[in-house]
Amino acid sequence: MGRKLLTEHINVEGINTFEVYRKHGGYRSVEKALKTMTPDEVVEEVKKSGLRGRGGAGFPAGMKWSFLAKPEGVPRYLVCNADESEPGTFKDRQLMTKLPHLLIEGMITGSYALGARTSYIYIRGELLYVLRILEKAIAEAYAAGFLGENILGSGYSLDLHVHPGGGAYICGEETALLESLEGKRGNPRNKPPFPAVQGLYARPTVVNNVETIAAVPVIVNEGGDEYAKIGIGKSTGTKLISACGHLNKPGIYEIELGLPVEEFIYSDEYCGGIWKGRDLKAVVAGGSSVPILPKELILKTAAGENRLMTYESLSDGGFVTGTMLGSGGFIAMDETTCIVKNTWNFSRFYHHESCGQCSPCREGTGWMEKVLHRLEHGHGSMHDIDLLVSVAKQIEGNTICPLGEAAAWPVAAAVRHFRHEFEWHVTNPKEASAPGAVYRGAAV
Ligand code: L3W
Ligand code: SF4
Repeated sequence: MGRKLLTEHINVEGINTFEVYRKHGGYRSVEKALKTMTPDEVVEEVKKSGLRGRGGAGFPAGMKWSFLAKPEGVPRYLVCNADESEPGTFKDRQLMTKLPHLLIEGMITGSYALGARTSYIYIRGELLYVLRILEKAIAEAYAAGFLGENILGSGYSLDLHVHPGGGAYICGEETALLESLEGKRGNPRNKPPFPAVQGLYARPTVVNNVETIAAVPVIVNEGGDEYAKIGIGKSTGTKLISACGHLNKPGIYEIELGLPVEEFIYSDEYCGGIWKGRDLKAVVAGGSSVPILPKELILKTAAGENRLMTYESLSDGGFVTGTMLGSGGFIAMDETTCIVKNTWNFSRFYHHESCGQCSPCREGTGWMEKVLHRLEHGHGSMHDIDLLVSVAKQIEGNTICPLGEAAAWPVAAAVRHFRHEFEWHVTNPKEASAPGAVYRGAAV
């Protein structure tokens, strides 16, 4: 049984209230940090922990914190990215709904470490009910003296606000989020400058995912070295995985990084295998933005080693035979899944969500959607399959933000690993476009 660092108390009745959360050891990290540690010492513990960003990129959190510019007399901010919208990813919503005080505790301890006096939680627009849960919990924290002026008599003061987005996926990209928080259209900015230097209102800002910030109390309480003992190599600690698709037990699991993928899919402690006794066909392991892998390559690397739930093992083989841990949105597809239809479905999403600033993304996502629609509906040609790969290639590396690549990589990977299925759609247009059509390895 793996350790549960974030979710140990998630099912305790009333844990969303200050009183019950506090009884279970809540807010200890605030007391410890503000009374016994300097801000730099808190940053040092986060560095030692090896914690990596849980939103998708996996950038080392302590390094990001230490990049924060600290010019004299200039305000700086901690902003929590709670704009969870990645298809297949639904872990942050659960954390905020059930453990709102864990996030608030992480925000206070993190803001203290960074020297922020005002901090924000930017929450996805559709999650208004979660925003209300957070606002209630924030009011409780103010009433108990953990927010506001002179917290616990330490001389440190912090105001924390929750701000809803308008429901655009692109506002989960950190610079689009900052634009939106400033009241503007959520268009991503060019980087550099990174937010650590010029972020919210052009001030130094750290943007961290909900799960990243929720790990800070554990790290401060237990110490960075203890946290780093869990996991393998540069993948330390635990990770929330939202598992969905054709699984016997879809849900949100806190796993120790390093768990074999096979165990995660098939053991009763986690997903309990593929539903209806069917076979697994493919997995998207880190949210819809990462390359899809067929069963053989998600269970084992090309070299035949067991694939592990770590940043390194999942990306072993690059994008030829590997993928990414990403945000931990684990989508399992059984043998009846039509890969062409699934790829078309994802591409519709990215086309719809592209902000339209750069031509390769704006036009390319549209073209990929059109071509995939043709193939799925029985009007495609063999040339279309190569056209898809060519459009995907022209997007890669030519856009302001990662949305373009998030749209391109999965398409390129689907063609790479399931070309036979795309070809079958061309050679069997009527059969392939019929409702419920399943490619079962028929000759092309
Ligand atoms: C200062 C430098 N800071 C990098 C910071 C940077 C950012 C972080 C990671 O995209 C991925 C994307 C999606 N000085 C720095 C620096 N930083 N160099 O480090 O940066 P980056 O550019 O590697 O990634 P990103 O822009 O944060 C995120 C993938 O995640 N993804 C998306 C999931 C979406 C959700 C959602 O629903 N909201 O989770 C899933 O895989 O494709 O590749 O903070 O500033 N020199
Ligand atoms: Fe907008 Fe797409 Fe360019 Fe990102 S890559 S800035 S979403 S057009």
